[in-house]
Amino acid sequence: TSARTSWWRQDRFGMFIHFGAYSQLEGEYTRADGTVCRDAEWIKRNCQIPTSEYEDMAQGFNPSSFDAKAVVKAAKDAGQRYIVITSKHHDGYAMWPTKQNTWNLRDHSSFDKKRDILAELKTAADRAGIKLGFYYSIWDWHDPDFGDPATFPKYRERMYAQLKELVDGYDPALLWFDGEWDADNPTNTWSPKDGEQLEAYLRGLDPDLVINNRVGKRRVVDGDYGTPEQEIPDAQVDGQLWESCMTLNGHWGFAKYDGNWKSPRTLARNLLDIAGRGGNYLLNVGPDKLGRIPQPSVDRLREIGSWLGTSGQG
Ligand code: JFZ
Repeated sequence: TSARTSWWRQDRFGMFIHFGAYSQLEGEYTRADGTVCRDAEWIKRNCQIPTSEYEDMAQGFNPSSFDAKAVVKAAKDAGQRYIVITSKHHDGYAMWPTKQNTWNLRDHSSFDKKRDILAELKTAADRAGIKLGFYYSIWDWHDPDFGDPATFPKYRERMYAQLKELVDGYDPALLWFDGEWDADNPTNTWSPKDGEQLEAYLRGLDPDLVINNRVGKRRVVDGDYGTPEQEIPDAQVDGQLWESCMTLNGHWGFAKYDGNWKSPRTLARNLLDIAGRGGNYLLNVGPDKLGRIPQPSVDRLREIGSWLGTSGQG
């Protein structure tokens, strides 16, 4: 194991944040005929929301209560040492003012044009000694060049440019890729070679970046670590580092109808199980449309922290 992952191996416990244009719907889409469809960050696809309607909805997105200091404090109180926030989920909506398109929180929202929540989070995290990383979906439902192999190279250029913006502009400690599959095109999109090229490109921008294995095809050789989801593996596979990501209730993005919160006891047991098997734990929060972490999440994070004896340290 390399020096690059040394901080990550020591930190053990991180906060995942799923936040995007979908958060504006808070998990519920009411169709013209009055029927309601429920989902969270997948709501556009799973509820078949027409693109124009989803775009209109995003125009109203105004997370004015997003408070980077409060987010960092919630993480710190829980004993979490790093934060990974969705910079772009499958809906393609960028949470920073990207120059590659206008489908982003600066140019397509009702949010204060002077604010940049990724920059705010970076500043607050740095002050608290917390590492910041970005989730980035390779799969993109919005970019017109994504789905067609003939135009995919154009999409890839924009994706590379966006990742350069993120690395140069926010100096993340980690990149958490996802969506290296494509449910519409299971055979022809992201190849192991695509993953290797992207990884090499990123290492050229910043050799210290910690990168998960979904940058490629989740082989042991892809990225720095494996990413089992909502499960705790028995042990390391082929010496590969791993991190279990899990939700606090039943959804990644905010879902107002989901009160199925895991008990502090379950969460503490998961953390112990994972740490005991040499893994990291990335525990998710989904802020509401105003950008606030739900109170049941804050309460559970604090309980884990007091159980660990870390709460209130700084
Ligand atoms: C992906 C996303 O689709 C989801 O919205 C969320 O962001 C999650 C963290 O990652 O979902 C996955 C990814 C991988 C598997 C399942 C769901 N998998 O390997 O079974």
